[in-house]
Amino acid sequence: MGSTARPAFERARFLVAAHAPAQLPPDRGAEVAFAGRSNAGKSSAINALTRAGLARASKQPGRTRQIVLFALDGERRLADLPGYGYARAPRELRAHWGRFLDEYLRTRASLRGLVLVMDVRHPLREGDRALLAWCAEAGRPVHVLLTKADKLRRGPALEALRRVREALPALHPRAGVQLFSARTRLGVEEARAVLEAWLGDG
Ligand SMILES: Nc1nc2c(ncn2[C@@H]2O[C@H](COP(=O)(O)OP(=O)(O)O)[C@@H](O)[C@H]2O)c(=O)[nH]1
Ligand SMILES: [Mg+2]
Repeated sequence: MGSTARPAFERARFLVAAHAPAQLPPDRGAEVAFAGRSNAGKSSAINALTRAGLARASKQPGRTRQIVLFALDGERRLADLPGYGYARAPRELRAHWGRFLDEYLRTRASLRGLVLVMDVRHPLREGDRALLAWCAEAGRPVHVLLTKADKLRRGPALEALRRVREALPALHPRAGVQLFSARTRLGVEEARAVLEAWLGDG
């Protein structure tokens, strides 16, 4: 692929649902993982950024430990991580996600960054803060999607954005944040630009 080739978001395809490290695709190229609480809107965000129906929304059992991978093209991938609804501290976060996910986040060389998906009406819950702190410590870049922005009027949505933007630097030195809606597609191009920059040429 050429050095300016944009990731083929609309042509993304399901690659594998991995339950163990051996099932992950080879650790080459570039990968971006979507994290967040259960029901935050991770799968819907992946669908909005790629194509409808790719990541099944709200159909995965809440306790699944699988990492679902999608290929954008040859060596560029998106990963849908299991939600962490009940974690209250980093140790519990790790326990809830399991050793597989912990190992993935620690050792995956092709992982270029994490998209942290948070409901704009309930941002920065304990699990989100734990993940941000963990990513800051591990040097993993983070971009926050404040999703379901269609559920708020514009004023309150912008106010939520302002509050999160203000709180973020204390949690992660250089995490970005934006409004998003899988329903109205607000912020799709802004988010794709971040993914594109992270994924580069693979
Ligand atoms: N109104 C609205 N609902 C959304 C949006 N994104 C997700 N949802 C809904 O929120 C629920 C959870 O979404 P899902 O993507 O399955 O969350 P996940 O568990 O984080 O993967 C589903 O009922 C979605 O239809 C959004 O941008 N706007
Ligand atoms: Mg999901």
